[in-house]
Amino acid sequence: MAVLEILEFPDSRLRTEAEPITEVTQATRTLIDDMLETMYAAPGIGLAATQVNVHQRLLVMDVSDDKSEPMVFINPQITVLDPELGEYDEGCLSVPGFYETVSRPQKVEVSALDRNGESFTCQLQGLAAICLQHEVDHLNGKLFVDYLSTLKRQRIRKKLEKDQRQRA
Ligand code: QAP
Ligand code: CO
Repeated sequence: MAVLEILEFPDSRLRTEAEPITEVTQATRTLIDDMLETMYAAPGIGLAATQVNVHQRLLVMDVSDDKSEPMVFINPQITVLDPELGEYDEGCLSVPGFYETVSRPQKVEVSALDRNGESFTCQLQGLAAICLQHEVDHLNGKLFVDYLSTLKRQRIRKKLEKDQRQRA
């Protein structure tokens, strides 16, 4: 297993639209395990393949308190069950150090493939529903900062660009 490098905003590769996975293979399962290790190491509650520069429709998350419930979604399809919006202070491993309030539907159904290529459907609410929508946004090249004002987004971009220059 390996901890992968996470792309950071405003890296243009985070804007790539991911392609569906046509066959779930051993290579897919290795990527899943590396993404879970990367997410737990961060630590984070969700990670999309886009963030590790793999442009396939795959995401992992674990919103449990004791980090004991890894979840894997391949080619996820979301249906909103309750359009009522809930607010949550979201963060992102690709936007380190920033948390901002975003509104999203509170209850969704998701159909996806699991790590064995079997299809499943489940209903999610609360943090799991929010996290799933945040991660599916990544697969579509979208970031939570896109929901903020231009001013806020530019402030975040400038700060992260400075951090990245100092590290380089
Ligand atoms: C997405 O984000 C999410 O800024 C997952 O310095 C987050 O795991 C969805 C993290 C909240 C819904 C609500 C962020 C770690 C982790 C940071 C994460 C940081 C270190 C973010
Ligand atoms: Co994110």
